[in-house]
Amino acid sequence: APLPIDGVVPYPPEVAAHYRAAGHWTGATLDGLLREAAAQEPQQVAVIDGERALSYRELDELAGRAATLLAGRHGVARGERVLVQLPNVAEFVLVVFALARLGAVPVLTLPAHRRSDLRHIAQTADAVLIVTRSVIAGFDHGALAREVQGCVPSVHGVLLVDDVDADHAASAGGRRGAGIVEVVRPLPEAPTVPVSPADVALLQLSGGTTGTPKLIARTHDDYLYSVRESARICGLGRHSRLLAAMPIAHNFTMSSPGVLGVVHARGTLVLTQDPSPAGALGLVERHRVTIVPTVPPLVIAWLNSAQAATADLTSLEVVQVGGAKLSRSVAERIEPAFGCRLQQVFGMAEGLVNYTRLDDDRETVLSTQGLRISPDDDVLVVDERDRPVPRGTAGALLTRGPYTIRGYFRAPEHNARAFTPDGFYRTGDLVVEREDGYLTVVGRSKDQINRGGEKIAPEEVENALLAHPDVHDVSVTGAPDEVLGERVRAHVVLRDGAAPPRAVELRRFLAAHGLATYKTPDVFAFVEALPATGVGKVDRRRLASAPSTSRGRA
Ligand code: J2J
Repeated sequence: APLPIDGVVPYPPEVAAHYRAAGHWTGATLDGLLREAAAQEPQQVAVIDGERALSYRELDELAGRAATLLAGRHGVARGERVLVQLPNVAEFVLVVFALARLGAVPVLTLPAHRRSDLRHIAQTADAVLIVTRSVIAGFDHGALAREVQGCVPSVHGVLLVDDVDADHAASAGGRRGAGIVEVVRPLPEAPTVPVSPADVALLQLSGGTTGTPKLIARTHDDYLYSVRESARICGLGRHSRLLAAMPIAHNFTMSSPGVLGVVHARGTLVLTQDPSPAGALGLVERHRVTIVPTVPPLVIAWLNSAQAATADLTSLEVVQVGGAKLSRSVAERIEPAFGCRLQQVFGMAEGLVNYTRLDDDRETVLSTQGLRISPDDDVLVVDERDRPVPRGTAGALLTRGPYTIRGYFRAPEHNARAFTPDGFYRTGDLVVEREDGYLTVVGRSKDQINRGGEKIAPEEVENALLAHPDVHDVSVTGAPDEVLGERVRAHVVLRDGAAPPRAVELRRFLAAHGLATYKTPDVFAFVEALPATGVGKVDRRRLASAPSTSRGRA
């Protein structure tokens, strides 16, 4: 029987029954996914991380043992939420499947998240444990996790996967600093916990348009439907090798078709923490990578690198680009440079994912962001009053379907605005729909900045800056950027008599405030007053189109 978690907005029962009857929801679970892969392809390499490789059998066994550690040592039980903050390393995959084995719910955060987001997320989710690494990219995540633990009562522990407690490591026959793989090896495998496919499989984070990030509860049934179909659409098979160079926890990297699509297809996942052209394209060559998900700034960096011409990229079948609008000029360079298909991906952690298909004509691949996954994805393109606009005209995208949530987790007030009464999610994207259903993203109606695929709610950055003693008023907007698409610009009105702080000082202040690194403004502009709209609200449209020459003193 399903284990309801309070605050999850369910699919209406008759709708769920239809998705089951239609064969979309098959009753599969994350744990079942790995077990099946291990049973059918035990020797096949599942994960490559640096010099380490794990077969499906090893991954399955280690996940079972890690589940023992999580349950025995940390008391993690079915339905409980566990914050996972890990980079692109094998332990991420291991921990997600270990939690799945217990029916526990990973909350997937990014390494760039800091105290402010983590605290809010842990609080909202009532997380019981934080799993991270002591250091990621030079930052002390062990200390950060303990800080979060200190201010969120539900969190009763921190598990550092590279430095499992000395006493436990000793009792498990491992050594300090040995890493979770070594520590769990001698443990027995956890007994099977019954998990319902209607249970929440994981919590994803929304890009957010408000002061606080929203959590997205995805069920096994709905998530795995999108994963299976994504794997099929992207041509994944046993031969597939997917390079995860962008943050692994991102919904794109996880499920479109991503990590889970690879396991579904019994392919191989190649992980790297170094997305640089030399690092990533070197791995493509070394491991004969066939498919790689990217965001525009990443693919631009690769295109502009020497390695694009010198590395052996003949194994590549598909370069996926999504998360932010891909400019046509960049799109045109991809197939010639990489000698493979370009696939545009327009998706969202809330659900709906669109792909250009591998056999689409060139014009479609260059000029659209693709077609929805499912015939049961309802897509509406509407005007300000929710009335459908004629095909071919721009409008706001509303959607609902077999893998799109019906509401954010524990956010009833926000849900009243973000969803229509009949369950459509208001994506906040402006699109044009072609006669055949292909969508082109033409803009955005939501208050959000898309910085190269990372989503930022201006309100959150504004609130953080308003806490600064010298700041009287502030408005944060996106400013056009060749590579990132948009960067973050803060217009700051100082208190009377305050000298303009240096940009580095403001950044340091925001870091101390606990703001995620990618949300920190790229540019500070000090202004006398913020432009106001007729009703006294700040006129963001005007700020967004203002020239970006005024910079803070660096
Ligand atoms: C323009 N805007 C895009 C695109 C997403 C696959 C791929 C991406 C995401 C993702 C994802 C875009 N062109 N090709 O979850 O599974 C913007 C839209 C959208 C928002 C969602 C996946 N692809 N976007 O990016 O939850 O504004 O998911 O509503 O991070 O990114 O962001 P996110």
